[in-house]
Amino acid sequence: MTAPTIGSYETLLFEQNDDGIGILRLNRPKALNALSAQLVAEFGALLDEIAGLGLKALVVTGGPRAFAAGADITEMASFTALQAEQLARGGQRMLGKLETFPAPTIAAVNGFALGGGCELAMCCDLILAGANAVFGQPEVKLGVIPGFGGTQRLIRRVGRQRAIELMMTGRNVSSEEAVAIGLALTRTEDDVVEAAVKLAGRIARNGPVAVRLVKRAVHETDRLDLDAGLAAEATLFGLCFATEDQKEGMGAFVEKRKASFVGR
Ligand code: CO8
Repeated sequence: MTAPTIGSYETLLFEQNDDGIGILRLNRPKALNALSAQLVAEFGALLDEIAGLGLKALVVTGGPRAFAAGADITEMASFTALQAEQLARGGQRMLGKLETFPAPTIAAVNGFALGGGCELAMCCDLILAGANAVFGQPEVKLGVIPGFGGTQRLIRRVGRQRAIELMMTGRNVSSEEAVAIGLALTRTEDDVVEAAVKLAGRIARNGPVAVRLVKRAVHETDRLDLDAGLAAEATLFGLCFATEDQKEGMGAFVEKRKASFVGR
């Protein structure tokens, strides 16, 4: 691993490997990585800082016991309605930065990914589950609803009916079930961070501009109807043909050689 090129944060660790893949770790192990106001603020600031590094991919992970056990309940227990709304808006802004991060993002989940932790994972492009991963939106057990995007993003990941059932029961979802319902892409008995870095490496071998445009084509059309989404896809498809990567990728195919992408 190369030395980090960014400032240090109390609740987060960041490193970048030689292949240009970043690994961001939530680091409040004593509170099972509960998303305190400080952690949320630092997460947003770190994402801003690393957005310009030109990472090929970003792996987001927690510790062995918890990815993140939700928003910090001790902090918000005595909140007023206004404070809670502000907390939700602030958290949503931070998670929006993760969702639109310029490089592909992969959540590598060990242990609990509950409430805001599950919502954070869902802002990554892909979710890989370790064997001990436990997902869930247990907010109703605390007398509240998901506030960091869960009501919107869970229905998009697992379908409306399953999402409603999960949010209304607040029950836990095992790693096996997470894969079965499409919440996680795969489950591994091995080291899930290593698996995520490996997958990131496979993605990184492709044309970097094209990979980023896949992400933009998916995310920027999320709120559009099919016709508008198709129009946006056609625009981005056209944009690919203004890149050196497209000429290299297709040229290499025609010349029957391996492509060497420059990321432009
Ligand atoms: N917030 C604060 N502290 C937490 C949290 C949390 N979400 N989760 C765990 N901790 C702390 C515990 O208090 C404990 O601290 P201490 O050692 O000082 O007592 C430490 O982490 C270890 O936890 P446990 O002893 O409870 O460990 P267990 O292995 O027995 O249990 C669980 C693990 C099952 C994960 C359990 O800790 C738990 O149920 N945690 C809460 C899970 C939860 O309900 N998450 C949802 C929170 S609400 C939310 O995320 C809404 C997001 C949107 C907010 C919008 C704002 C309005």
